[in-house]
Amino acid sequence: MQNTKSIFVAIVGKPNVGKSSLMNLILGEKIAIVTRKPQTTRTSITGVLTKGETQFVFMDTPGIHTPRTKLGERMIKTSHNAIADVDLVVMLFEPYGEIGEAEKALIENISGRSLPALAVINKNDTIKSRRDARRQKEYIMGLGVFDDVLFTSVRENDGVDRLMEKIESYAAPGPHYFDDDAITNQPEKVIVAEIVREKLLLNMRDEIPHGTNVEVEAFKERAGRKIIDISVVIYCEKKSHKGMIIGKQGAMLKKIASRARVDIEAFLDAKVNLQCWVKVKEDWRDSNYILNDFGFKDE
Ligand SMILES: Nc1nc2c(ncn2[C@@H]2O[C@H](COP(=O)(O)OP(=O)(O)O)[C@@H](O)[C@H]2O)c(=O)[nH]1
Ligand SMILES: [Mg+2]
Repeated sequence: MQNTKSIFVAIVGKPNVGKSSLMNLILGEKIAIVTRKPQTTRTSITGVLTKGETQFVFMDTPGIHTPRTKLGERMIKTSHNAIADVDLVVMLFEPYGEIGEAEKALIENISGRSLPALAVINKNDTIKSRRDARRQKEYIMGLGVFDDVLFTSVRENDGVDRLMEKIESYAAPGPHYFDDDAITNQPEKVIVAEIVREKLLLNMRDEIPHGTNVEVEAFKERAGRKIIDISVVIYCEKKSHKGMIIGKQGAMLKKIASRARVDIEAFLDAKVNLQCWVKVKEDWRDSNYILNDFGFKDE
C-alpha cells in the first residue's frame, strides 16, 4: 500500500485503571486478560490494529506500583522500558485520587524523554459531577507533560473513538511492521497460558493466583481434524497452594480448566482438549533463576 502510516503507542498507568480493557476494546478481540485485581498484566503485550492506511501498534504494560517481589521489580522495568521505543504514550488515570510515587516516576521518565503523551481519565461512568471531572483534568494538565486530557469509559465504550482519532493524528508516514490482519505478535501459546491464569485469578483467593505462573507444555493439532490437544502446567509457590488449586476431588481445577477451555476454543476457533497439571516451584517470584526460565525480562 502507498502512503502508509504507522504509530507505536504505549498504554501505561497504575494497576487496575483499565489499560488491558482499553486495548482489548480497541482491537475488538481479547488478547490481554482483565480482572478486578491489580497486577493482572505481567509482561508487555502487543496489540496491532490496521485501519485504512494507518497501522496502530499498542503495548499494554504492567501497572506501575511499588514492587514487593523480584517479579514486581521486573514488571516495573517492563513498563518503564516500554516507553523507550514508542511514538506516543497514552497514560490512563482514575477519575478520583492523587497521583502516587510510582506514577510520578513514570511521568518524569516520559517528560525526560520529551515524548508526546496523552492523558486519559478512564471510568468516566463513575464520575459524579462535571466539577469533579474538571478538577481532575486541571490537576493532570497542571503536570505540564500531556498534550491533552481526554475522558473515556471503556466499560460503556464512550470516548474511545475520539481517543483513536487523536492517536491517529500522531501517526507518521512509514511502513506497516505487521500483517494488516494481525492482532498481536504474541504466540498463541502465550495467550492460552494467559487465559488459564485469568481463570485462576477470577476463581481463587488473592494470594494464591498471584503466586502462579502458567506454561503451555504441549500444543498439538490432531491430523486432519480441528481438535487441538493442549497441556498446561500451573506452577504455584507452596504445597498447600497446590492442594487448593486442585480442590476437593479436583473440583477447583476442573472448574478452572473448563472455563479456560471455553475461552481458548473461542480464541483458537477450534475444539480443544485441555489438560491442566499443578506443580510447586517454591518462591519462584523471588528467584532470578526461575524468573529467567519463565521468560520474564530483566531489563
Ligand atoms: N467502571 C468502569 N470500570 C472499568 C472501566 N474500564 C475498566 N474497568 C474495570 O477495571 C478493572 C481493571 O481493568 P484492567 O483492564 O484489568 O486494568 P489494568 O490493570 O489497567 O490492565 C476491571 O474490573 C475492568 O472491568 C470503565 O471504563 N469503567
Ligand atoms: Mg492489565
